[in-house]
Amino acid sequence: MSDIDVKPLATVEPKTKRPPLYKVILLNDDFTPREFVVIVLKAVFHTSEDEAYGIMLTAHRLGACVVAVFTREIAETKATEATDLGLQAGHPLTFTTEPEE
Ligand code: TYC
Repeated sequence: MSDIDVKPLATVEPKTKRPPLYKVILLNDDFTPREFVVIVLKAVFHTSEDEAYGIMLTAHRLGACVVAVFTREIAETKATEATDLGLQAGHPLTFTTEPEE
C-alpha cells in the first residue's frame, strides 16, 4: 500500500452564498372576481392563462396558493404591486410573502 497522503489540505467553502428565498402567496376572498385574479396573476407574475387559472382555483378552493418564489425584495415588490392592482379596482385581493423553509 502507498504511504502517500492524498487527503485535501483544506475544505473549500463556496465563495457566494445564495440569498434566502420568499414565497408570494395569494389569499382567497369572497369578493374579487375570478377573472380579475387571473388578469393580475398574468400581469404581475407573467404566468400563462392556464397557470393563472390553476393558481386562482387552488386559492379559491384551499384558501391560499403559492404563486412564485423570489428573493425578498422582489417578492415584496410583486406582492405589493399585485395587491395594489386589486385595491385600485376596489377589490380586497391580497398577496402576502413568507420566507421559504
Ligand atoms: N373566491 C373568489 C370568488 O368566488 C375568487 C377568488 C379566487 C378570489 C382566488 C381571490 O385569491 C383568490 N369570486
